[in-house]
Amino acid sequence: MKRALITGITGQDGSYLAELLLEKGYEVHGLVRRHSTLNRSRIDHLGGTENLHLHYGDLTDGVSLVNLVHAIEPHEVYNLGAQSHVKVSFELPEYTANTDAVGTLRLLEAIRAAGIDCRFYQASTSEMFGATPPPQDEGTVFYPRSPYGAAKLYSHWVTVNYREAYDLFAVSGILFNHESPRRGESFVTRKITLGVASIKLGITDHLTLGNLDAIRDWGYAKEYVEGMWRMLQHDEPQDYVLATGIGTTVREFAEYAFSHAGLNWEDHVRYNEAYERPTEVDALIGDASKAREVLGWKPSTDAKGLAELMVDADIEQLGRLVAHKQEG
Ligand code: NDP
Ligand code: GDR
Repeated sequence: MKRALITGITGQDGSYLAELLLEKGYEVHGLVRRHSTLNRSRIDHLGGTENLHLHYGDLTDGVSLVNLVHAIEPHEVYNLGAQSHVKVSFELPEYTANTDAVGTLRLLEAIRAAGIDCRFYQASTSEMFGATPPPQDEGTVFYPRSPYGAAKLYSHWVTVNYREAYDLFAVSGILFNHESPRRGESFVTRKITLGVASIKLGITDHLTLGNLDAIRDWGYAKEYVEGMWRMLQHDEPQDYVLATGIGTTVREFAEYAFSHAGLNWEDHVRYNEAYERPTEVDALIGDASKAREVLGWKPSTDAKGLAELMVDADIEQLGRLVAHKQEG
């Protein structure tokens, strides 16, 4: 039985990847951070699964990583753990670098110290392209525009370096934005779909956003974790872009979401400059030809479909909460 270790298992991608690997018959080990209250809502439904094991650890604590890798001896490690919010990285630059950059180095060193034959996946990001105009692919010049993007770029290069220096099967997946009903509430897509649900249910009458002109290439997270897994099953370790190839503005995403609920976005969206970033990434549109040709990976959900499935999920979930409160 294959053993996998996932950092970031409590996050959006970690929860979908854990489901996928369990379905494939893996023994899945997840690194979880200590919180004052448990925050495992995305993996609660997997509770009691025989092949799922959770361990306390932290990417800022090298000893915990060394001990875990040594004890588990994983065949595959997926490094998804990160302070993943771009705007927050301007407020927590040092912590972001510690987790998103040095954390990767610590994990790679833990694998090396264990002397095991282990494949490594690094969660790299289109944010590394930053100011370089689209379309972006594996050969595009990097130009990060945030402490998050710069930290992730370190991790990308150190992953490449460990592959070349130590012959480690290490892969960097450069993923463009991917979303789902499990997306954190402070990312713009989920903020919009939750806002739509709250307005539809009469809880509020508006939603406040920042830059509506930014262009992103939004795909569905569930389809992207399949791509991560495929990267580690290939004969050779290589880097890949995963994207839909379609650019959509924040404004268009809002239009899709509001109109799906029978609402006009212009009646409800307000602007506040507090949501702007000191340096913005204007446009990210990926070219995933390599992943399609080499891995046979192809996304099937576009931004409109994504907005609609997220709105449906939020109206249903919030509706249940409201009904529950009224009963109580
Ligand atoms: P989330 O923010 O949903 O999840 C991040 C995960 O990392 C959580 O499980 C979190 O734990 C964990 N984490 C945070 N800090 C630490 C730490 N110091 N030590 C260990 N674990 C930590 O992110 P996503 O699931 O959306 O993204 C997964 C990865 O992919 C991230 O690295 C992200 O930067 C990257 N990425 C994401 C893209 C996207 O569009 N979603 C696109 C490209 C890259 P906790 O629950 O305890 O907070
Ligand atoms: P991003 O995602 O920065 O691309 O990083 P986010 O959803 O935060 O922002 C996308 C764009 O929307 C604009 N925007 C707002 N953003 C937020 N969060 N809140 C708002 O109110 C708002 N209004 C407008 C932003 O300025 C930006 O242009 C995500 C993360 O998942 C990263 O971890 C990942 O690496 C990249 O995607 C690819």
